[in-house]
Amino acid sequence: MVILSKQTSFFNGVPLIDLSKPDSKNLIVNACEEFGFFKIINHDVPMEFISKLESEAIKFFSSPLSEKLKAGPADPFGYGNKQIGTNGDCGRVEHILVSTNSEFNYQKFASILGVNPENIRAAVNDYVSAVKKMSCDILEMLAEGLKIYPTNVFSKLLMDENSDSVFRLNHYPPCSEIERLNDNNNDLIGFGEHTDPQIISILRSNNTSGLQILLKDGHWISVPPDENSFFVNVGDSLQVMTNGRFKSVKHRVLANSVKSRLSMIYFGGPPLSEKIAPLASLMEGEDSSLYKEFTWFEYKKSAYKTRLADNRLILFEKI
Ligand code: GA4
Repeated sequence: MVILSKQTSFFNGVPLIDLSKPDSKNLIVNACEEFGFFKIINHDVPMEFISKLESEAIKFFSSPLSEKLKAGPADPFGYGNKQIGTNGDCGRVEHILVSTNSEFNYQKFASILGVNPENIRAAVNDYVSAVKKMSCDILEMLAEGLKIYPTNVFSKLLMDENSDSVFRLNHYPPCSEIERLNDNNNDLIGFGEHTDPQIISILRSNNTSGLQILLKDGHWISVPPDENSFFVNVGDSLQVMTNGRFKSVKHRVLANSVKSRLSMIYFGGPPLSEKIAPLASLMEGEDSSLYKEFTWFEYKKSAYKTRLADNRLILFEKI
């Protein structure tokens, strides 16, 4: 049963992974098993990359709506206002979604900001390259913690030149209706509950609360914001590759009554042609796979037909 909770108190049990400590690999495995979620400190993503991108994003989102709409619709790439995906999901959020592919065209965003598209490309590339490097380090520690060799089984998918990874900027404006609604014990949703489809997602936000994760016991808990750290989500593809040992974490974002929230998320995915299947070393035998065979392309095609809150793996589970 899912129990709705008000965003009154913060959960202090989010697993903390200090990347500078050698024993982190076992803690990462535990965190992925228990929560599918953890927080990273002592990373080496330069603060200047984060601030540069954050200030470009603030400039963009502060532009008049009529201008921003010229960079839309999000199909799936581009600017989206309140709309999430193409199946009627809405949130109190506006966003930009881009492909991390080097060919991606930044012209639409650059003309709104009145800058050269190469400036935006460079700001996104610097940030994404550093975060991707951190994701690969985490995935290699994770493989080592699981005693899977070579340890690049997961990271090589993100490093592949055809890796289908995306980057998203979400802006949640303050929502004044909240005070009134909260009197009636209601939460206002910024981004509805869902799991991420890819292997791993790395989230960084400003100091505004809103993110909640669903615990195994059915309780939603509020994650204390921390602008100096990163939060990591296990995605559906990693759940499959670990044959369900890790669970992709259900999460959502509640709107905030006074402060605006800005988050940036890197979604590390495999190449479209990649077969997503449990790793042999994590199965008892060939037959113990919980999933039917599928490629990332097949999964994505079906994912884009779903609603945000749907369980997108059901289709691929063995009965
Ligand atoms: C959820 C995670 C990422 O934000 C995203 C989203 C994507 C989109 O907004 O275009 C999806 C959603 C996300 C899952 C199911 C489909 C696809 C909207 C939607 C209803 C970019 C992603 O990869 O999957």
